[in-house]
Amino acid sequence: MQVSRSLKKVIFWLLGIPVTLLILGIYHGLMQTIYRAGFLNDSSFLKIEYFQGLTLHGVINAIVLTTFFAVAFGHACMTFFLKREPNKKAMWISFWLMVIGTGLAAWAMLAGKASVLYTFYPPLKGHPFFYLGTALIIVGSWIPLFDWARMYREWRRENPTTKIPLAVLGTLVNFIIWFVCTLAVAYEVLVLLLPWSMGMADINVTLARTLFWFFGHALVYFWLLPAYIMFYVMLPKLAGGKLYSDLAGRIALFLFLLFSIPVGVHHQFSDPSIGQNIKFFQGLLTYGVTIPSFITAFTIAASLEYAGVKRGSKGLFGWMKKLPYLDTNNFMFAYLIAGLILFIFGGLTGIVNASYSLNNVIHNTSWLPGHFHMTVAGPVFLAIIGMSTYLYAKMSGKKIFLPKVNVIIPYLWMIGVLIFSTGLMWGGLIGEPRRTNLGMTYLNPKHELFTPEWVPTTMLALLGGIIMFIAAMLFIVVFFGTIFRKSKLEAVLELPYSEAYHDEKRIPLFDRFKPWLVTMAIIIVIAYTPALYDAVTNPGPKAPRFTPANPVPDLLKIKK
Ligand code: HAS
Repeated sequence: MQVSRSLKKVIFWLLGIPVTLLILGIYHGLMQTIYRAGFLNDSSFLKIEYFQGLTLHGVINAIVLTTFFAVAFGHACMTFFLKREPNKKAMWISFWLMVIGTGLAAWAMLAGKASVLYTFYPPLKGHPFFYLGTALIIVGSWIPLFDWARMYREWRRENPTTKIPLAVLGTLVNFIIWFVCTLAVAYEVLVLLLPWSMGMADINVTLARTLFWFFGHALVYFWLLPAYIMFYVMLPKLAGGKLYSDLAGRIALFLFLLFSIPVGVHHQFSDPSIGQNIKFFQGLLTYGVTIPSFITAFTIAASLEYAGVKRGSKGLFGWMKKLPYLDTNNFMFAYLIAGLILFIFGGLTGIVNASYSLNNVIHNTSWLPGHFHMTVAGPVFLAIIGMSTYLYAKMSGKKIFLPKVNVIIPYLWMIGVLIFSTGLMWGGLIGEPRRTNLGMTYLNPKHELFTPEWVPTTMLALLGGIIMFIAAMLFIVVFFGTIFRKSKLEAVLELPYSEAYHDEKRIPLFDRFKPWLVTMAIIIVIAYTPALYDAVTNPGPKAPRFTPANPVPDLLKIKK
């Protein structure tokens, strides 16, 4: 379909800006593995200290890239499936708020004034611009939801009995989750953190953490749902088959609306201020949020099996051999399937985390980054970078630069993540902490080992990190190589979409938002009222502000 120049421009910038910043984000990812393996002293390199680099890595990759992409992909899905365009003014206001917000936060991080990590918990204190920047990114990303809701209502009036397109349902569910969960973090930033960072007030650390995690776990589904839209709507078609059940997709998406938010306390199982009962309840709800992913696993596996059978496969697992893994003209398949394979392990390790007793073993160890690199750096990252290249190339009418390299990238990345996460999780199980390099390195200046058990684990993570870095740099070459080519094809907005094998009749419950929104609100109130009550009434000691030194003092020298 042909779209306006303005929409094209917004989408191109929303894709291009975070991919440019990604160069910095990925570089700092590699540096983490190098520091942790003990090969470099961070303060000696580019004058960026460990926590500053880790903050840049987390904020650019997990907040900026994901949010910009979700908005760009949302514009594309809403326009393509509803056959109408977003409001120009709203699009540009949202875009500029996000860009200004990113600029403020980036300045604070690069100047070494906000080395507070992507979770920005107090008492780590950042420059007010960091918090203001984050708030602007969030507010900017709210605007499209209201405009898309208008587009949806218009479409609904014209099509009262048609099922809402799955991609539109997914986009709206995702941004409703995002809107509700970011209300908590907006409160945390504007009412608690900003005045505290300016020295105007004390802070209740437990309340700040609880509000952060109200947002923080839903955030991971905000990252995930664009990938799920691609799995349900596009992957079966790309595989050469059909979506096994349309209804399964609808149920899964609505279940995310119910369970994404009231589970944040599973990040606080070790926080003493929050009571056992509420931890138990939110632990149970966490198992609830795995259900839509299990539905997805079975539905997508069935869809892929159908595609394999259509391609002539034989036997129980023969379909796996028949899929178009290396088809350069159909490269999105490679990006999506590599992400799905990683998510099998990312999901299973999530279930380990959700168990209260096992959580005691792995909390705050390097197991955790092992888990989340197989989720956010798995299906999420691969879907984002693959779709960024796809959308850009289609909408600009350009051919993909180095198509054979492009189709290898996701598998190279997948191998890197599998090695990297194995190293981290193995290390975590034998006590290797996350988010620290013990003052630079696990090795002392004479290269005598502090903890010999962590040498193979950090080396494995380093090897995986190097492979991931190479894959990411190849992506940068392909993405910008495509941008700098001359347009030769027709420039259109075109997204692949699958027919359904079981195209069930329209069931009003799975075509309306109201009953789900009401249930969502009830569960959130039940799950979060006692947690917030505990946080307010049992805050623990007030925390003094703490700004990490830049560079972090060398603990080894201090010891001597
Ligand atoms: Fe998690 C911590 C529990 C999913 C990200 N998680 C984190 C953190 C991040 C994160 C970033 O309960 C760290 C936060 C921090 O900085 O402290 N997580 C879960 C559970 C799930 C889960 C139960 N997490 C995710 C996703 C993420 C993500 C998705 C990002 C996108 N997580 C936790 C817990 C913690 C946690 C605790 C806190 C730990 C602590 O102590 O700090 C579930 O949603 C997972 C369900 C998934 C599945 C897998 C389904 C498999 C599919 C693939 C099928 C494959 C096919 C291909 C069809 C059940 C869909 C077949 C074809 C072939 C050819 C083979």
